[in-house]
Amino acid sequence: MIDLHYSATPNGQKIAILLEEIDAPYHVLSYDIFNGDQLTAAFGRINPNHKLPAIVDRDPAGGGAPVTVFESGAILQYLAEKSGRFLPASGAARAATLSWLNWQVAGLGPMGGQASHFLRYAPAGQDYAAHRYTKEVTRLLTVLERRLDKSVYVAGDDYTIADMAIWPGRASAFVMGMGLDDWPATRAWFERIRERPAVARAMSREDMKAPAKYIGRHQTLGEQEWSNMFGDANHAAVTGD
Ligand SMILES: N[C@@H](CCC(=O)N[C@@H](CS)C(=O)NCC(=O)O)C(=O)O
Repeated sequence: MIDLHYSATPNGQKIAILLEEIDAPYHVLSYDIFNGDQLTAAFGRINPNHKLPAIVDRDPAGGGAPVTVFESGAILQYLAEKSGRFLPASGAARAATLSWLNWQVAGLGPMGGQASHFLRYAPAGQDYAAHRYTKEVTRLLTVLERRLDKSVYVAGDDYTIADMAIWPGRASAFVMGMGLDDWPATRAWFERIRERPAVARAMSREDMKAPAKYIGRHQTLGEQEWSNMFGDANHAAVTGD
C-alpha cells in the first residue's frame, strides 16, 4: 500500500495517473494547501520542503522500513523503477525520458507556477513579472509542440512518465489563456492520453479534482490563506518561528 500525500493540483495528479497505470494500491491523504495543511511538523517529517505531493511506500521492493519520496519527478522515477514500467531501463530511450521529465519538473512546472502566481494571485501592478513568466511558458509550450509534431509521445514512440509529468499541467494551462487551439500536435497528444483508462480513472476521482480556488482566474485569498501559501505562515513551517 502506498500513501499518497496529495493536493488537487497537476503535481499531485501526475502521481495518481502513474499509480493507476501500474495498478498499485494507494491511499489518498488530501491536503488543503490554502488552509495550510502542508505546514505541520508531521508533514515536515515526510517532506522537509512542506510541498505536495509525497509518498510513503509501506511495501518497498526487497522489504524493510517504509520508503518516503518527495518531489514529483523523484516519485515518478521511483514508482516506474519499482514497477519496471514507463521508464526504459537503459540507453537512448531512458535518456530521452529523463530529459523530458526533468524539462517538466525544472522548467515548465516552475515557470508555469510563477506565471500562474503573477497572473492570478499577485496584487495589481505586477505586469513585468506576469509578462516575463507568461512569455517563458509560451516558449516552453512551443518547444513541446515542436517535439510532438515529430514524435508520438514526448520521449519517442512509447508513453512514459515524462508524458505523465507534462499532461496535467498542460491541461491546466488554459487558466493562463493557453488552451490547445493553437497547438495541434499537443492537442492530438493530449487527447491520446486523455483516452487512456488509467488517466480517466485518476482524473474522475472526486479527491483528484481541483477545487475552483485552485484553477479559477484572479483569485482573492483571505489573509490567513495568503500567509499559508505565500507569506509568514509558509516560511514559519521551515524556520520554526
Ligand atoms: N517541485 C515540486 C513542486 C511541489 C509544489 O510546488 N507543490 C505545491 C502544490 S502544486 C504545494 O505544495 N504548494 C503549497 C505550498 O507552497 O505551501 C514537485 O515537483 O513536487
